[in-house]
Amino acid sequence: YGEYAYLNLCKEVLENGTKKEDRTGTGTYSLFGHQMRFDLSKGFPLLTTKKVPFRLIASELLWFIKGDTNIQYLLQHNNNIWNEWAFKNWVESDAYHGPDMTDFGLRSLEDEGFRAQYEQQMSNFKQLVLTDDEFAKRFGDLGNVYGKQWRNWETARGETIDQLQQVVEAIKINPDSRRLIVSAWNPEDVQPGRSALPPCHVLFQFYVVNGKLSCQLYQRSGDIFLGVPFNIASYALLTHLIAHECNLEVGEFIHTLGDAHIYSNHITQVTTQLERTPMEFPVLSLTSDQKSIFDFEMEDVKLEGYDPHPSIKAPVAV
Ligand code: UFP
Repeated sequence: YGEYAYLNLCKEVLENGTKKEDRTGTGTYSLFGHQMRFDLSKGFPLLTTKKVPFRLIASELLWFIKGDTNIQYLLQHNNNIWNEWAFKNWVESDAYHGPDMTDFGLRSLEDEGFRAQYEQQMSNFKQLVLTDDEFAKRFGDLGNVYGKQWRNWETARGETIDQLQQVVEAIKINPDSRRLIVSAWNPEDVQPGRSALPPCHVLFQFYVVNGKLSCQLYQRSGDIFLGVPFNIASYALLTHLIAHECNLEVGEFIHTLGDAHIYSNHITQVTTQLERTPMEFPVLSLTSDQKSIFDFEMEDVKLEGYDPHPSIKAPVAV
């Protein structure tokens, strides 16, 4: 089963990872430099040893592909994964008049009274982003995140570059190219104070041989339990979408990790997961009349045969 590429990484970090402190103060077990390969022709790599919410992965990816950086689209698709980043913009602005939300992430874990206030404010925030376009424009936009760098990279001369469109065209015209690259890492934007979160998926490259499209991602930092299962499925889906547009079959997804870590408060969860037996990967199908990746919507993406073990809860380090 293809899933062992992931399970073996978990095992290796548990056995040989070095204890390492991190930005969030949680502590991790970590190793540096690891590669996993998934043969996409043998099934879609959505983990089966725990349930992974494909719907959230797909709507986030379509959001990136559209070059959208405003959480309004995500909320319209009932996807809450980026809310905290936008919420922070609002509660730190003059427009916010509610109770103090400093350090809302940590405080809502520790203090139940505060959590109720936080949830109230978050629900107000979501409602406003969904119903008030002016408000959404002002506070729902995350700025220099993936959608911006992939589709609207800003140059020093004030031009914008559509890296994703260019790479798709290049795959069609010049599939042997060794320059089929999209970079999300912009040194200018990762200066302290400029960007909410320096991109984790730094760069990806495509490769075409024998009518098959492969993709390799370099991810600088991977939260093995919570983040990496999402990241694998997201890039696998991206590879499928681009292959579909370019009339190619899917080849491999190669996932190269820099700092690959398990947070110290995820150890029991990982151990539970490793006790489970992986099942057959599901199969992805894309509606065949939809051509351009830029026009894909959720209803064009279907996953069949996904029958995972139950989900496993774990705290997110922020
Ligand atoms: N992280 C992932 N995948 C992602 C993402 C974040 O694993 O797609 F956005 C994790 C990696 C790390 C944390 O644990 O989030 C980011 O923190 P840092 O910037 O300090 O690496």
